[in-house]
Amino acid sequence: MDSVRPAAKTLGPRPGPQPTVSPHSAASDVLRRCEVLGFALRGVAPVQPSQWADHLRAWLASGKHGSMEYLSAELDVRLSPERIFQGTRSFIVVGDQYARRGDPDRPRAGLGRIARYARGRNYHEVMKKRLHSLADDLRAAYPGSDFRTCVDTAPLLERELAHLAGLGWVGKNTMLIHPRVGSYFVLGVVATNLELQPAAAPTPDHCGTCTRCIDACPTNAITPYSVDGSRCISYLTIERRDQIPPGFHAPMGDWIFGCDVCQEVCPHNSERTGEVDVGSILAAYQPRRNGFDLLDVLGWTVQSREEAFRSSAMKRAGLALMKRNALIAAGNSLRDCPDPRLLARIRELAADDREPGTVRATALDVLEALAA
Ligand code: B12
Ligand code: SF4
Ligand code: SF4
Repeated sequence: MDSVRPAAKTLGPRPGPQPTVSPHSAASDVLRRCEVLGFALRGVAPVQPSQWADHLRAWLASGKHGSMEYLSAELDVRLSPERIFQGTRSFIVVGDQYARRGDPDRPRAGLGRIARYARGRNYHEVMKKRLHSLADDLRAAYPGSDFRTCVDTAPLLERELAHLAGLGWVGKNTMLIHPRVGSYFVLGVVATNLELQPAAAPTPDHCGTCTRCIDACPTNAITPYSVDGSRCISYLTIERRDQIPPGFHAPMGDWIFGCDVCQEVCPHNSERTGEVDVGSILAAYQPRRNGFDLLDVLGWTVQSREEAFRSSAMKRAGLALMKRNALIAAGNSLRDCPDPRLLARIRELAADDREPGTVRATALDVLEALAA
């Protein structure tokens, strides 16, 4: 989940008469349009400085962002989101649900699992397309107003904005959790210079005395309301480009892209019989697979990786990174379930001079651990 500064920095005012509609009516209209576009969650957040500035500063100072340097860039904007675009008066915040509470998974030996958010089509594309159409419609409906879309790619604390917009609370695993939907959803934001009535009140915290996510995290990355990004499997498998220290290999289990453990164990994501889901999951998020065969990944070429990742959020993971992750998962799989072909392939990669250094070195680490 990366972040890049958007090019345009100013919101309107655009030519034309200013809207005369009240902030309350405008917000109702905007939220109805979001519903029509299929956003399962939607709300309006006020423009105010972050309440958690000290928390974020301490998080960065202790290096919990690992190599994600972009998180410390433009800190002033993250902490004072009105600076995102000059003239911002409100944030429209939406959520796309990609999996249901209690969504089952079928791990098996030899399969490298991918996180649920990446199993269907690329959420950046699915959200951006609808947010752009929302922005175009709103520009026409509210002359003089301007709207700019942000999905992951702007220096905003999206979860804090979503909390302020009434979409849920920030749990101890730092996920934004909706009391009925759970946390299997992604967020998108539209900044506007139109004044919109914000949500009446943020959702209260429902974590209580629960510590399931903290206890279950395989790499001990969670302390209450804080994730050490540099230890998180999502970071290790997607963001970290170099070799992964062998101490993390066993805890990574079968995950080769992202991790869902702290969401799977959360009681707010467990199945509830008789309860109707809030919102619905768009067809675009229909899972195409829950993982890849490890032997296949270890044999991928540039072209086969490209085909496998077409219109997927995984497409930013390069070939060497995927082979590195698959090697680690293969080592873990072999410990429980011997597979001569998989073992032979790891040996081949360790000895193949044409493979990148990270791949060969990871293969050697895995072989060493298997021999121990
Ligand atoms: C960097 C990043 C990561 C990093 C770091 C994660 C982290 N916890 O910070 C890594 C690569 C590890 C990661 C992993 C994942 N990510 Co990510 N990630 C981001 C990104 C780009 C920035 C987050 C950030 O600023 N982190 C810095 C920390 C300190 O901030 P924060 O955790 O967001 O918390 C702030 C506020 O929530 C506030 N706060 C609000 N209320 C409260 C209450 C208390 C008590 C406290 C103390 C603080 C607090 O405090 C913080 C500010 O200091 C956002 C998109 C965005 N622009 O926001 C997506 C985002 C947070 N990720 C998302 C997802 C889906 C994931 C994964 C589930 C993917 C996966 N399955 O592998 C995992 C989940 C791991 C986890 N438990 O957080 C979604 C979350 C949706 C949701 N329902 O919450 C986002 C919003 C992307 C999106 N557009 O939907 N991610
Ligand atoms: S995503 Fe996985 S590794 Fe990251 S905090 Fe959650 S359980 Fe821990
Ligand atoms: S597992 Fe428990 S502590 Fe963790 S986020 Fe869910 S409710 Fe909160």
